[in-house]
Amino acid sequence: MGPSPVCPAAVSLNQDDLKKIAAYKAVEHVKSGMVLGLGTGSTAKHAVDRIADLLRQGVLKDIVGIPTSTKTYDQAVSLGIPLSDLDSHPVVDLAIDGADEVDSGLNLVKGRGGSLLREKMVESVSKKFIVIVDESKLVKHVGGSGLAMPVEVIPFCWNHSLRRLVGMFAYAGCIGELRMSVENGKPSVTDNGNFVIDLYFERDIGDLNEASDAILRLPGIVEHGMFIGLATSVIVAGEEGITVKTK
Ligand code: ABF
Repeated sequence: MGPSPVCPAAVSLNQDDLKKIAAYKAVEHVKSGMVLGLGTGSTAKHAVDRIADLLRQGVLKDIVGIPTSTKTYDQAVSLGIPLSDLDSHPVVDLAIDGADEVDSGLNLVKGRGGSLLREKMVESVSKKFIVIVDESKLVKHVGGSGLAMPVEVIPFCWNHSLRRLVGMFAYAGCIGELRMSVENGKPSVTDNGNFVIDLYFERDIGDLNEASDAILRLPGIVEHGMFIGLATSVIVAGEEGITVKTK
């Protein structure tokens, strides 16, 4: 029997293979009739593809997807996955999504793709939220990868918001910058018409809930990319195989 889509022949696996393995493992938890949170990013893309495959094969029926970005919406439409929204389905049975960082307490950094607000809206009302990552996403503490922790802000006086955020985290060696993924010479704009500020931490920012509350108290801040205590489990695909971490 040829190599399966989940476990390719015993050859060294690249990062996308690992993402696919984690995604396919998570989709094993999808049951017919579920309302699903459809994640965003290259790992979640594999999960959406897999769900569409199983719908096409008749293995899954009566699924409704709630997309977490316009990108995932477009992908799901092209694959024929029935879609809805939180207005019609305020409770989600299962959300499957990627992450940028996962710490030992299953706290996440998400949103480097700019979809953090809609992801958090969907995943915070999901009965079960399975995170799918390759092993490169595991970190000691949130913000520990040295990569960005995104914060969505309104465009009005975004520089002022950036200065207030940097001032707040000065103790943590925070250095802020606006995500300048440039589109026609301007900062890229989220699906919601806002900007994303990327914060970089040189050391542990301490109590995440305190940090979260402090960020969200600032007028002009819409949401941040720390997903604290939301994940039910994390499926990690690595060279040595699959690990499932639960709280
Ligand atoms: C999305 O997945 C975002 O929250 C996060 O930035 C991204 C991770 O990207 P990838 O799966 O492509 O590594 O949910």
